Amino acid sequence: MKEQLRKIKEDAFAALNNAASAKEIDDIKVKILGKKGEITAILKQMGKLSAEERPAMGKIANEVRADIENKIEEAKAKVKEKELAVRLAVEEIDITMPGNKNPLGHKHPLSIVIEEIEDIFMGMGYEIAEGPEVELDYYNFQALNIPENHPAKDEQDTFYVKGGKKKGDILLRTQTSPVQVRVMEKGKLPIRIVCPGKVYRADEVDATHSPIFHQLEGLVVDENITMGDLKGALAVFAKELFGEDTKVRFRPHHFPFTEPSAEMDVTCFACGGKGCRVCKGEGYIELLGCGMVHPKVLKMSGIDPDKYSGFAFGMGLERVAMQRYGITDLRYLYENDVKFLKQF
Ligand code: 2U9
Repeated sequence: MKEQLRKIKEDAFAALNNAASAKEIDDIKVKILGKKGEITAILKQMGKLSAEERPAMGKIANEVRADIENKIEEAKAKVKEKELAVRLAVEEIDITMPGNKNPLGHKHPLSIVIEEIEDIFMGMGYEIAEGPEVELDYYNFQALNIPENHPAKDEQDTFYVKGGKKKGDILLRTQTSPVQVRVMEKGKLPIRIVCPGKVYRADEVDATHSPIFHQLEGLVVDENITMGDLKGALAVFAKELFGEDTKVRFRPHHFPFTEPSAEMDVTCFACGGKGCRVCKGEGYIELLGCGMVHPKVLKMSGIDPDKYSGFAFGMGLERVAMQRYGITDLRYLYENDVKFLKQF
């Protein structure tokens, strides 16, 4: 019996030394110490021993059981340690590895130009004003001295929206001027604002036209505003946008909402005014339209033209962005081709 106990202990220790998981250890425990286990079987045989032999054998059996129990705890601790080591190795995080980069976008060339122009005018004390893209005929045309049968109102050039009181009452604005009219109507003077935004015209898409494009218009109304103020403000603007050496020139023009009216050219950014392929030998490139606000326009919005005068200007922002970055086709600005957009 003593020999049997020694053998059980020896086998148990060997098995526990090789056990690789907590489950294996539990199985060994059941096999040896369980109700139907090897030690229990031995203890059941104790009855066959003499009264003298029994205490000594009982003592040995208890010692073997205690030894195996200790060994089980030891084996369990070892397995736990090993499992932890494996987990740590598998889940190891190398904090020196570079992180996953989330590709970050950047501003669209048109947005860059819009924000730059806004900044220039804000630096001169102008405020930014915005208004609805779906407008009333009154604000888009009539209040700007563009009467009912004016060619600028040509059905072909304007997107009308059904549902107005009378046909053609509501439309997608063709210019941002209605924003200025709405500001004038509020009657708070002086006015010094720029109005950027989307405008809509029934144009066919080509390299220089789009039915949706962006404009930025400006309006200054105060006492004693003259053409000199217009020229000074726009010359400073051109220098800030295209560089200190930029010169401007004004050519007479006609707009229904300004009188007198002009178009302003800037010295070619490519040749500096000498004449080149970009400016077609002219030395100058057209940048914007401008003029003194027509007295009728002031009056219609409740401003006394005998006391106040003002100047206004307007430019197409796609055109400015194209000039600025040498973009040859307006459609590139809308196609969202990452290869194109990455350049700016
Ligand atoms: C009010 C009074 C006057 C805004 C002006 C222009 C001249 C002009 C064009 C430039 C290219 C439009 O995008 S474009 O086709 N604009 O030439 N705009 S003066 O005049 C105003 C605006 C509001 C109350």
